[in-house]
Amino acid sequence: MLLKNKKILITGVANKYSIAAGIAQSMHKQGAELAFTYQNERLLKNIKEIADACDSNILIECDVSDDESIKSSFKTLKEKWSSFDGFVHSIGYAPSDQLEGDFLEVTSREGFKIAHDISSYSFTAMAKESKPMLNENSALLTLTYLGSRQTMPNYNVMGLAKASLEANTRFLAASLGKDNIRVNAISAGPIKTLAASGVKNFRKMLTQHSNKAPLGRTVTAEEVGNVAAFMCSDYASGITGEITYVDAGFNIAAMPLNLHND
Ligand code: NAD
Ligand code: 0WE
Repeated sequence: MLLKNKKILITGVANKYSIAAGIAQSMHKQGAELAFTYQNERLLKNIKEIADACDSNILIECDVSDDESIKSSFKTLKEKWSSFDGFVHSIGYAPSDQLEGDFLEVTSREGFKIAHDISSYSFTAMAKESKPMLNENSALLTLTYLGSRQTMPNYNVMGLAKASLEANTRFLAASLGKDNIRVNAISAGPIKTLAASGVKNFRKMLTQHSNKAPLGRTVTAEEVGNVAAFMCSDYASGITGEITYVDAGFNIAAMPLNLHND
């Protein structure tokens, strides 16, 4: 039981396909006590089912675009947990018009601002607001994607926002190290979630991923969850500021193995 006696807050569950749902499931299996935030009431029914399955009845609304919402959600959490051991930030968003077409043509000042605000700044904001309630040996974790380092069609300004999120992870790690709080990121391979469902050619991307990845397949939210559980456990006490790839090895390969067979 990696997470016995750990209280961890999970953000970013939209439905059962969410990466955050896979993380919750794995953390629950490892003995963690869990609380959940959700973006808005529309998601409450879905998230109740996930929370139930994790024996949690702490469900708090939190829209990270709003400072007051972040503040009040931690205030509400404090009524249940006087202190806790970390949170998982599994939130990313850019307006849909930013994620289809040529980068230079579609990127706008407003789209750029929203993508960075919701996908990167919110991690800093949550760390700031929760710090007084975090125990020693706490761990913060966020979810990033290879588009931060390499280009690909349509990911566009989200790639810039993920680059910011990864730098954010390092600066938060540097800032919180003295309090014995670790901060890490998991860079997950593509998974068919709600956030991916509107994306053009996503199924083709999954196939290409499987063709190039050394393991010859994609990864599941549960596999990401297992690494998340480890990262937030005391077994990872020596790791901070790190980006760990959970992508079946995709990022290390320059060329598919079976190139001459295709
Ligand atoms: P998802 O749609 O299930 O989760 C995204 C979550 O972000 C949702 O729960 C949504 O409610 C939340 N969110 C968006 N705006 C918000 C706001 N203003 N306030 C609060 N919450 C807000 O999709 P997912 O794929 O599970 O995404 C989770 C994280 O994983 C994201 O950061 C995403 O970039 C990252 N990621 C996804 C993939 C993938 O292929 N699915 C790969 C690597 C990284
Ligand atoms: O980070 C992500 C998802 C990012 C995302 C997706 C949406 C779709 C709906 C952010 N904002 C929105 N806004 C919406 O309105 N991923 C890593 C999954 C993903 O998204 C892509 C990908 C991959 C992979 C978009 C284009 C190309 C590849």
